[in-house]
Amino acid sequence: MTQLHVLRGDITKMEVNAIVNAANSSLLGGGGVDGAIHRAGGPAILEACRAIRARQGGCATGKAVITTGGKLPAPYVIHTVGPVWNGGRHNEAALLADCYRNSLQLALEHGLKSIAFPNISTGIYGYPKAEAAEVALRTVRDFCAEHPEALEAVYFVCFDEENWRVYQSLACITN
Ligand code: AR6
Repeated sequence: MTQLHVLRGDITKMEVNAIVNAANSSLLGGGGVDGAIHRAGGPAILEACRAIRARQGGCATGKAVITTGGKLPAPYVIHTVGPVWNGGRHNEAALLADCYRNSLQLALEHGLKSIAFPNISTGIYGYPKAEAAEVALRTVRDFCAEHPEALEAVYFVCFDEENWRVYQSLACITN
C-alpha cells in the first residue's frame, strides 16, 4: 500500500527518491518550480536535460523524462510537461493526468520507492487549482491501486497557500 501525504513547503528540500519538476517542452529550465529545482540542483541537471534533448528533441506535453538530481537531496528529478490551461476544452485534464501517470511509471521502472510532486500546471500555466488537485489525487490513487507494490510514499508538496488549502480539503474528503 502506498501512503499519500499532503504537505506544504519547498520541493527542492524533499528527501525522497525523486522529485517531479513542472518543466516545459524545451527541458532547458524556466521560472517557478523549474527554476528553483535547477538552481538548487546545479548544472548537472541541465547537462542531463541537454543530453535528452539531443536524443529525443525535448519532451511533449503529458510525457516525462528522468535525470540526476545533481546536488539535491533527491537523487533523481522526473521532468514532466503540464498542459497550459486554455479554458478546459483542449484536453487539459487528460494531459495533466498523463503527467502524473507517466511520472509514476518512470519511478516504477527505476525501482524508486518515494516521489514528491509539485502542483503541476497551477502556476505560470494557469490551470485552476481545485480542478488540478482533483486530477492529481485521482490519478495518483488509481495508479497506486493498480500497482500496490510499486511505491511506498507519494508526497504532494504545496508551495502556495491556495493549493495547500485545496489539497487539505480534498485529501480529507476523499481519504
Ligand atoms: N516547491 C514546490 N512548489 C513550487 C515551488 C517550490 N520551490 N516553486 C513554485 N512552486 P509553475 P507550471 C509551485 O509556474 O504552472 C516554468 O517556467 C507553484 O506554487 O512552477 O506547470 C516552466 O519552465 C505552483 O503551484 O509551473 C514552464 O515553462 C506550481 O509549483 C512553466 O513554468 C507550478 O507552478 C510551467 O508552468
